Amino acid sequence: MSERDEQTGYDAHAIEQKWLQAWDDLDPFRADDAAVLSGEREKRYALTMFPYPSGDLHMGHAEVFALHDVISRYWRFRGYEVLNPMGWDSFGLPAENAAIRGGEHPATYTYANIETQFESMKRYGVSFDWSRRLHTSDPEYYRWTQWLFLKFREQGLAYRKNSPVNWCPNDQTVLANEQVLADGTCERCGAEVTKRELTQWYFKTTAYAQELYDCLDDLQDSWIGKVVNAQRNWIGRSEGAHVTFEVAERPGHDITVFTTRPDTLWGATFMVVAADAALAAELVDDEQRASLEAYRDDVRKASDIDRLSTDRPKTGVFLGVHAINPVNGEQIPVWASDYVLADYGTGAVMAVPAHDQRDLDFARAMDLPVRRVVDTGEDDPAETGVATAGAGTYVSSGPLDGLSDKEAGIRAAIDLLEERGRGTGTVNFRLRDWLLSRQRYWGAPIPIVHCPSCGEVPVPEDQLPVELPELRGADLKPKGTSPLGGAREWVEVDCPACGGPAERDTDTMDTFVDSSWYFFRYLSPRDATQAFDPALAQAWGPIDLYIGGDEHAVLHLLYARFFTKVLRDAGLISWDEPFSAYLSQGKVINNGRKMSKSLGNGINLGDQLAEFGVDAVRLTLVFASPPEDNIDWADVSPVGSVRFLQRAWRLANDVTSAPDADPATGDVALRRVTHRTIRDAEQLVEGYRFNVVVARVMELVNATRKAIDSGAGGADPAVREAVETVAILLSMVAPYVAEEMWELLGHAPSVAQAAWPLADEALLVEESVIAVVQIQGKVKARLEVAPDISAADLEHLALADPNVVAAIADRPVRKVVVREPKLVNVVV
Ligand code: ANZ
Ligand code: ZN
Repeated sequence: MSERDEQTGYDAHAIEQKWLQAWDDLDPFRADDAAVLSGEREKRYALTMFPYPSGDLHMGHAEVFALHDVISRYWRFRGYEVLNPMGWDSFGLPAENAAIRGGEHPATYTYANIETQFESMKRYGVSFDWSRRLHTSDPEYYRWTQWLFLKFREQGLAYRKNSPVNWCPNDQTVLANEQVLADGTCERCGAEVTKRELTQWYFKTTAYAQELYDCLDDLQDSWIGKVVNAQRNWIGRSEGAHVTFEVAERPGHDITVFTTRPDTLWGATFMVVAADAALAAELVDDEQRASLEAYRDDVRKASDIDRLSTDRPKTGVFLGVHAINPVNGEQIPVWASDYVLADYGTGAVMAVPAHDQRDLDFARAMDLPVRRVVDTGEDDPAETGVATAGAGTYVSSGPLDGLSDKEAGIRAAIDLLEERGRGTGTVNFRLRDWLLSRQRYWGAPIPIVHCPSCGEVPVPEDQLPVELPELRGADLKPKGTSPLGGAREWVEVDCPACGGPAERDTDTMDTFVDSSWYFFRYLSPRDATQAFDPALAQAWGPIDLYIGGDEHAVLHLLYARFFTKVLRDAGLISWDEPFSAYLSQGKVINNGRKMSKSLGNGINLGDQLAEFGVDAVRLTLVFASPPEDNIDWADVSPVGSVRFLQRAWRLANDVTSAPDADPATGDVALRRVTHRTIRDAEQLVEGYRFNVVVARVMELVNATRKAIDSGAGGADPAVREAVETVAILLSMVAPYVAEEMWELLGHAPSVAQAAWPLADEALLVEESVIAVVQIQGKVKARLEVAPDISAADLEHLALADPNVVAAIADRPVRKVVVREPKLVNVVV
């Protein structure tokens, strides 16, 4: 502390120590289940994404926790019973990779980091209810993750299938589609993702595709818009039709395609099936079989993104068979190619090269015919090589000829197909089932035993959790199969059904499974009898505000929504959506760039806290921008925050009136500012404009300082009222200094337990305005009126004014024009 600070300010680090201890003793943030169950108090469930324990907290955590604490503390002030829990998403690859490098156990890293982060979070002064702390890697937690897996399986929502899956050659594990980035690389390590044929566990997310999509409409206003759109795109709803073609060479054998343009059926000149789909192998004739197999091996190496890219040269193999077009009987050749995906739609497309660019590229590469059936007024795609995708007039399209409305064309085509029993209108989703098994160690083991006589046998509930065997260091090295397979004693078990020799499933669950239900576990984290208490879920749910990063906009939110719907259908909860509102915070960047080791522009949170103190760092983060915008640490001023906090604190030192002084006897002008600030803060917090709240508190601090220096000084009760308001508002952002102020003002034990100040409506009214009353355009009277006076009231007042009455005399009033609150014009 510098000499100057000593004379004029407080010591940030000293008050941190003091209040940390006081909060520990007071425990003011513990949520009271009873108050909510009994209906005594209305609930608010505030949730912020729990962190993965990698090292200590960073600036990103600091930002999200600071934002989150504004709303949590605000709700508590407003009299709600607030549930604000925190825990750790503590399974996952980084700890496992560190354990391999260090010859250690992943738990060693995981729990050491958790303790570090826990200490930092406490010091950061967030109003978490620590009695609800949980870690997903604790056996007491993953016991219930396993239990949920078995429930899902009972419902037919968890199953195993063999199919080509995304494979990360670096991490040596499968990845969900969601974990493959848009450029075809692994979300975690950046390696190029390839495909492998494997038997894997899936959750049937597709069973809820329609509902997951439809419910987004209700979230449109309360979720950050781009997140809703990301969810929509991921689920990918397409309306279209299934169309069934017979195979000419194989009577009785059908191929069904999904198309969004059944109206272009007359322009289908060939068919393409995914080279890696079972269908291709079924259809291919003997002569072509070897070429298909060779081609398929190449295809497996490509990512889906590459495969769908329009820039990619088209490749494929003719399968030696033909399909019969149900609308005109035409026979078209059937090809296999990689630009059709095995797991989208039906894995087969009718190719309409004139109106679909990828089909056109393929037709040109393979010298297949192009037939235009929609005349859009553009040049013929057969000549230009540019497909025309828009609406136009149908040509060479049998009954559609002459129509020019696309919707009508699609409807007519579907009607025709339905009449002939060769197709139906349908809705297709891009969403796939969730591939949840991983060939890695540090996750929840899948609680299944494979028995040679009984098949898949669930581990009985009373034998849960299936705990991880002790493996460390080199035992954990990825080798393409799960490291759990190496723990033979663990693997070999008696079959729970027949008692014969059997083996445990050696895969673990995707860590997204753990985080899909943690907000339920917070409700009763120590409950040894159930995953969560349905009565508590009913009382506390759904979550009133969820704050987290954009990077989870698709995956985590979608999975958590899916889990919620399944649990609802299992009768455990009654609500449909887990997160009533969702806010995603911007990033903390530095000098216009993302912070990174390689750029050397990282800002260390610990250093910032040491230099400026917790309050100033929090204040800086909240004040910097609206929550959803990025914060450039190069543009903000933690020094300015320190200065402001000292200014605020000095106000509390200057108050000399007694705590029970009546503010009504104080300076009305200052009181107006105070009460206006309270009312605005309410609206601003509820609208997530936290940065503006800080700006308004700054204004109030300035106004108060002015009042002290000019008016009745620190003895004016209006000054006390203003400073108490500052302390309460400021505590949402800078809790330590707010506690100090509260204490200086003669209150105890904690500002966190103060009541929100009530804005006095009388003081919110702006002072009066002058209304002018004219007769025939000449001013006859001036009236002092409220600025929000109604037109009727103003007219009434004007016509009752003695001067106006006298001026009108006995002339009849023909018209009164009122422009409230400032003008009344009377025509006689
Ligand atoms: C014929 C057609 C004509 C098509 C036309 C488009 C335009 P969305 O909107 O993404 O659902 N398709 C269907 N299954 C496919 C698969 N497994 N892999 C690659 N492409 C596939 O796209 C649906 C369209 O994508 C379908 O409609 C089909 O091509 C293609 F002028 O059928 B269309
Ligand atoms: Zn058995």
